[in-house]
Amino acid sequence: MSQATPVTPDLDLSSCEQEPIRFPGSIQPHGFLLALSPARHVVQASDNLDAMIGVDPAHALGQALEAVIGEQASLQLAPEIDAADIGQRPLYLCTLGIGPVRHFDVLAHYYDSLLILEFEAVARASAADFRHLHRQVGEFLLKVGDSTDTRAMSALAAQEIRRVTGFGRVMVYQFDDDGHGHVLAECRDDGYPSYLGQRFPASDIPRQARELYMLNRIRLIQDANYTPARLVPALNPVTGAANDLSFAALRSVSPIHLQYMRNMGTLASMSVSLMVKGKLWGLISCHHATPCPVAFDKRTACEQLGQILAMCIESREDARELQFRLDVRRIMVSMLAGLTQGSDFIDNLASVFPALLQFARAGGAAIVFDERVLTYGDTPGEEAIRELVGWLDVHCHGDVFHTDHLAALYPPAAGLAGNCAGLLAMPVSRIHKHYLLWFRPEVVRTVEWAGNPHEKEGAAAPTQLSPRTSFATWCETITGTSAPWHGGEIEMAIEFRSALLGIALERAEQMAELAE
Ligand code: BLA
Repeated sequence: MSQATPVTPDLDLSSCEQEPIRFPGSIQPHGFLLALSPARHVVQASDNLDAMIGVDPAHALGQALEAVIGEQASLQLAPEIDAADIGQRPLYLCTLGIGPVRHFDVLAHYYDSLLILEFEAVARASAADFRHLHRQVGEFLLKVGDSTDTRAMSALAAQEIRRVTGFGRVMVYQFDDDGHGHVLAECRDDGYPSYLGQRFPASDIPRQARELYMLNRIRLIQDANYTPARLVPALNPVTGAANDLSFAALRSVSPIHLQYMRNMGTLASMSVSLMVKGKLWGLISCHHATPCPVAFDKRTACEQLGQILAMCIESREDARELQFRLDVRRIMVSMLAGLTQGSDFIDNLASVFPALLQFARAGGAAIVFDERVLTYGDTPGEEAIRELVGWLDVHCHGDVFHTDHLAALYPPAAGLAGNCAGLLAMPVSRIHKHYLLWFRPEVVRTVEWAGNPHEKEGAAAPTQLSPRTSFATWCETITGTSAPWHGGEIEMAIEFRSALLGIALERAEQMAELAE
């Protein structure tokens, strides 16, 4: 399905992140746009007005609505505008017939002091129908409630969105901490290649796009081969600046992204943002090989399905996190109880070594008290540990130090066996070289990328941006890293450290009392 097409020759941006996607100055031409002043005069129009309803955009400027869309349509629309509580997000007002054959869903929102009216061409004459969409969303709500696993919930959502929209391939795509994405679930028609399990690099969706997608939760690109319809005049007459089209449903999208879609063999796409704990957790990404309209009522249902999925993911993540913390705390409490038994603090610590390993899900642990080194499980040799502690003493300044790729920071670790790819280190004294260390073994991973993520670096001239041209599976083997340290583990380690220091202090006081 991939068809390599050259990048538009005049595309010469300094960086992906510089592209002003909120201010494209144009819209997608499957509808037209009118911007109205507070006095309800048309002050801007898209230049496809003529093609859409046979009105010259220059003649529309300064006119009242009825002079542009006709008396009948205006009589229908004006009371809807008066009655609606229009805010910053597009609101569906009505479906209008303009001229003899064309019908449009009218969406309205206020932005930059203007009332933005978007008229989306629709196939049907009747008003948008939310009735069976409500039923579909309700059914999804019931089904997803029975599911306990993020992947299964995502698969259900993909299935439902495909049913509502008719897209050929629907994927649920999750971001990792570095912004790379991973296709977690997929539902597709025969003939669409599968991307399930594949990874896409963070650079496929630049930062400013992710920021916008946190605010505006759904976008449709109906036909990646479209010619944009420009706004006339180009600047908002009230602000004197380019219009911010962040919330406009017809906002024209980045030409680089359109090229990306064509390279992927996708002529229509829709994506729905998944917000979990205030962050962009992922996207539901839909593809179709040919142009594919999706009317506002269906988009709204998809947006709601996305919200339900995100809420379910959030509550499952919360429950899992809570369980994890309870488990770790239980181990910590039993360890601390063990530590108060004998008289020698270090021997005490060594006696709870198995629990120490379990606590940090580590392969090996070491206790270093000055020159004394006690080890348990899979660890480097004593001498290597002493050297590592010497390095930590200089480089570790906080309460804990952790890395899942020690060799990247401390090159001698590369020479050690694969048992210390990851390190969690905890200084237990500010003055002495007293450390608790946990080691995690190397986990060799094979990551399946959808296309070589490094390909674009050499593909185009340095000033010319281009998306990848191939999405064929490209395998990368990642070595030298361990399983990542979980945020909850690090917090617990910090808590454990302060409990340990408390015990040590108490012991010191007891010894001092005994000595008196
Ligand atoms: C936007 N890139 C996007 C979007 C997606 C992707 C989903 C949102 C717009 C949409 O709904 O289509 C990427 N699409 C994907 C991925 C999958 C998918 C990863 O289906 C995987 C399943 N893109 C590049 C490069 C640049 C770039 C090199 O590959 C920049 C040089 C830019 N992508 C880019 C920009 C946008 C974008 C600027 C914003 C488009 C817009 O909203 O205007």
